[in-house]
Amino acid sequence: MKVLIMGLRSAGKTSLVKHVFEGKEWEDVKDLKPTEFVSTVEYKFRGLLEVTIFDAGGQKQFIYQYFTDQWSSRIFSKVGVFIWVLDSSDKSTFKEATVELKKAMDNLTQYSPECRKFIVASKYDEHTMSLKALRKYFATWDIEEISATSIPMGIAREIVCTILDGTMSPQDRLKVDQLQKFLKVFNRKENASATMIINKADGLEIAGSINVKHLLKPKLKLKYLSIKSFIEPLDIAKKIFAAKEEQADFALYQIGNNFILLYDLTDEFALFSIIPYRNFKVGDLMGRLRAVREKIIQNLD
Ligand SMILES: Nc1nc2c(ncn2[C@@H]2O[C@H](COP(=O)(O)OP(=O)(O)O)[C@@H](O)[C@H]2O)c(=O)[nH]1
Ligand SMILES: [Mg+2]
Repeated sequence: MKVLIMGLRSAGKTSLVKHVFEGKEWEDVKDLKPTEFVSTVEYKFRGLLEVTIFDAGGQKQFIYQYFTDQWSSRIFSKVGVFIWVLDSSDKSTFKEATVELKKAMDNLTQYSPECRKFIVASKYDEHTMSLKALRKYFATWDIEEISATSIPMGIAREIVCTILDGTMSPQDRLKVDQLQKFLKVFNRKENASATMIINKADGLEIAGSINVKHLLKPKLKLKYLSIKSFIEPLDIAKKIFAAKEEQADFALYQIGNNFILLYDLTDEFALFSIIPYRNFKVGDLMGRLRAVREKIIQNLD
């Protein structure tokens, strides 16, 4: 599916893309270089949905070209989701942004009439325009939703994920449901607080189950956390074991009263589980994990 992300220069487009699709955190994206013309990147969102992101650089010399006969059909056709990134921190660019957005909307009407259109009010941590005012301004426009995002505040990933989750096919949804049921059983058997299957590339959850008996924290918090930083210990474990010419497909480490278990399922996916220290069963752990891997791989096919 083609996702077209547009907005004026410096609106925060590339940061948003890297944050959501590459699991990058604020520290990693805050010093990005401006994008030249249109950069196209393919991602497998949550390991399920193939998306092609068209990140259209917003400098004046590029933006006018998007609307020329030479480029417009290429840029605006076959778009599944369109996201306009509107810099909420800079009121002085608002007028210009609405003019360009209007042009983009007209082109979408022509080339991708079925496309779903969204606005994200970026940099909301420094906003000078409120979400309420923006929603009022765009009330009559053909925009499905206007949402506030801020990478440093951690309210960006959830917004973009929700937009894209809404485009997931019924088959993928079914797959996720089945995995969810399986993880619920895993939680019960292993006495775990939460278990997720994560996509290693973006660190996002594919399916997850939380044992509310143990973990009363809101599910959303875990769901939209990138587990990238947690995957690192698994990579480190692998390197150490590789040096010893042994295989390492899991890492276990302790945080407070919990064990964090990471287990490689495939090149793409890993299992992440939080198990309270007192509940942890060693026994034939490797045997149990191998059985889990087999079951999950069957489900993912
Ligand atoms: N305060 C704040 N700054 C942001 C946010 N997202 C991006 N930025 C900054 O905005 C500037 C432009 O970002 P970039 O992603 O390169 O914009 P692009 O030209 O639209 O791709 C950079 O200095 C980013 O660090 C955000 O959520 N909050
Ligand atoms: Mg950019």
